[in-house]
Order: sequence, then C-alpha cells, then structure tokens
Amino acid sequence: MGRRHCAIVRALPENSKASRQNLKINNRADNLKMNISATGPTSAVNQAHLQGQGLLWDVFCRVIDNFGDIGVCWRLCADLAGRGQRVRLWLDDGSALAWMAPGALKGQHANITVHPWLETMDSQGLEELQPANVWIEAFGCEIEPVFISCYRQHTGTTPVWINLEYLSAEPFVERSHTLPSPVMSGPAKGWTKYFYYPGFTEKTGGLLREPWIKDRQALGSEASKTAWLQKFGITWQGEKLISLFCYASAPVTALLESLENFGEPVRLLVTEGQAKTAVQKVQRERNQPRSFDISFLPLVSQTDYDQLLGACDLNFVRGEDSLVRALWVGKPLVWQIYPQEDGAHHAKLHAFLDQMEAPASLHQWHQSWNGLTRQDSLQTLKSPLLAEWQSTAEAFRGRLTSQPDLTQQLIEFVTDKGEAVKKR
Ligand code: TRH
Repeated sequence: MGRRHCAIVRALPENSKASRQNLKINNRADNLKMNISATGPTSAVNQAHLQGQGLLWDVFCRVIDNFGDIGVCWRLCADLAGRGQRVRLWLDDGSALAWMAPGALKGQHANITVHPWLETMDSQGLEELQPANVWIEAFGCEIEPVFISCYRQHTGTTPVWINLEYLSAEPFVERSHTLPSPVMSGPAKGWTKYFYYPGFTEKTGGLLREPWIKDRQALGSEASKTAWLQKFGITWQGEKLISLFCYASAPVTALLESLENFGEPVRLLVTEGQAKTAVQKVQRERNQPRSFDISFLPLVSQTDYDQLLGACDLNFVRGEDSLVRALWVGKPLVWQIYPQEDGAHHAKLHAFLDQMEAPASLHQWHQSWNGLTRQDSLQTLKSPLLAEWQSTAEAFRGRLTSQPDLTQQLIEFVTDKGEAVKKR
C-alpha cells in the first residue's frame, strides 16, 4: 500500500494482455483529422464554441491499483457526457471498467469512447484524431510527449489542460485549487496546466455529483431495497443492512464481534475482493455460526454499488469514490482511508472528520477502523449510535449539495480559460 498521491508515474504495462483484450474500442467518432485549419492563436475551447458544439474532452487515466482511479475517471466522463460534452477516455487497463460500467468498452454509452493508452503513442494514428478542446490528466498521470507533439504540430490551438488531483479536506486544497503550472520544457513548452482539486468547500473544485442527486430525497425506499436485494438472491426481512467495502488491513474481526452484540437482526453485505477475503478468513478461523447474516456480493456496476449504499443503514467505504457516493445517500458511514507509507493519511482523515462535523463517537470509530487507536470503540455499534451518525450524515449531505458540483465547475472553468486564451 501507499502509492503516490501526487505526480508519480508507474512503468507502462505496455502490451498488457488485459489492456489489449479489454480495449477493443470503437474509433468511429474520431475520424476527423487533427490537421484542422488553423485560424490563428485561438483556443481549442473557443473553436468548439464557435461551432456550437459541446466540448471534446480527452481524459487520461493510468490504473495504479484498486478501483479508484478508473472509478473516479468513469464517473467524471459519464457526468460530462450527461451534460452534452463529448469525451474520450484514454486508459491503460480497462479490466475493471468491464464490470463497473457495462458496455463502456464497447462504446455503448452516448458521447463517450474508451481508447487504449497505447494509441496515445501512435503518431500515425494520432494524425487522424480530432483534436480535443480539453485535456484532463487524472491523478498525476502524464500525457505521452508524442501525443502532445502531434497536437501542437497539426493544430493551431491550445487545449485547456487540467491536472485533476486527489480528494482531500486539508487546507492546502483551497490554496492550490486552479493554480497555473507553466510547462517549462518538452513539446508543450510555453503552455499552462491548471491544478484542479476536488474538495468539500466552496473554494475547491467540489465533488462529482450528477444533477439528479441533489433532488433525490428518498434513496433506498423499502420497495427498491427489496427488489435490489432480490437481484442478488437475498430476501430482505427488515433486518438492518450494513455494507462492507474495505482494505485487507481493516479490523474485520472486531467488526464481526461487535455485530454479534448489535441487539437487532443484522445483515452484513460484503463486497467482492479484499473485504470478502478478510471476512471469509475470520469465518474460517471462528468455525461456528454467527448470530447475524452475512451475504457476499459479486463485483457489481457503479449503478448497483450506489443502490447498495442507498439500501444500507450503515456503509463501510474506502478510498475516494465510494466515500463520495456514501455521502450522497446521506446514511451513516465509516471511511477507511487509503493508507500512505509516510502516515500522511492521518491528517487527511482528521481533516475530513472535522469538515463533516463528526461527533466524538464517529471520530473514535474512524480512528479504530483506520488503525490509529486500539479497537475498543468498535464494540459499541448499536442502533442509537447509528441514529446519531445519521443526523451528521444528513446535515453534511445538505451542506455539500448546496455547493456547486465538480463537473459544473470544471465546465465553467474550462470555458473561462478558453476565453482567456482567445484574448491573448
Ligand atoms: O478502490 P479504492 O480503494 O480506490 C482507491 C482510492 O481511490 C484512492 O484514493 C486511490 O489512491 C487508490 O484507489 C489507488 O476505492 P474507491 O475510490 O472507492 O473506488 C472504488 C470504485 O469501485 C468506486 O467507483 C465504486 C466501485 N465499485 C463498484 O462499482 N462495484 C463494486 O462492487 C465495488 C466493490 C466497487
């Protein structure tokens, strides 16, 4: 564990079988040449506006580990597309996208095409590509120099270039959001990138939030819960539902023990992967029946995962994207933060809890769940505690939904920067 949370680039899994097999992409939308007529030093954003179209966005994503890189990038692409933008997602490993967004790799989502990263290095193919108005480098991945050279040689425009950063509630985010970073060397010398920081306050880039989320009051109605669970062979009989998505390091033994004493019927819904492995290991070692139910889920689509969060009374989430989705359902949550080797995640966790205005019990639970303190507080899980956390979750959701969302802000920022380039 402990990857970079700023620009660190991993060696390319160049001819990774998974990449090639999963990224048989439909390129039909891209049959316009990069060699468009140059009309002087205008911006690519302005050219699109002049033509009355949504912008064309290139989103670049390198999957380092886990599901968060592609999870966030796909949500962004889908949200942009839903708002009339056209998106190309350049991806070095599409294996998780196959289950996360069924049909994405086959071009079945309107306004989005997915492309293998290797194609960003194919100078011949690039000449055939319609130049994008916006580039988004997600999480410090770097666009291949040949891609940039080709764009520069064959177009008379500059894209608005965004470096999309990790989510954090720490104070540096407000200070750093939208700062320009002039490119000093290489094929983009003289151009400017902008840091774009998601966050929890008005002075940040905000959170990914599709327009329908704000207006949806009743997530997880009883009827939708029952139907959703039936899809996975689970007959719900009114028991409390708890979802578990966590890293291997989570104190799962302590959680299962505390559920023994919950005092009401409970069903733990365990996600596929590290959570499932951890729970199964504890179960094997215990070797006697539990007083509550445990159901194991397969890897489900993001849409289904959101429904899972909406159905549950308490959600254990991890990383970045599942945290944000759990916030939108306005239910109690416990977050396992992505651990960094230097311990930098401790400050990040506390900043989030402060931002959330978490009560002492939720602070304690997070510290135990994240291994910062002993696991004693994990014994206290009971309905009154969930009721306290419910108020916190609802209030935080209310504060967050009154702020502009990330995609809306990003479109406005990009449009503004396009204007600025035109005026130069
Ligand atoms: O997988 P993660 O731990 O990702 C992490 C974080 O993003 C972290 O910040 C990053 O540095 C690290 O990866 C590399 O957790 P996250 O961000 O919640 O991503 C999980 C995604 O998987 C999310 O989009 C929800 C989705 N998902 C499904 O769609 N179906 C499922 O069944 C499950 C379990 C998850």
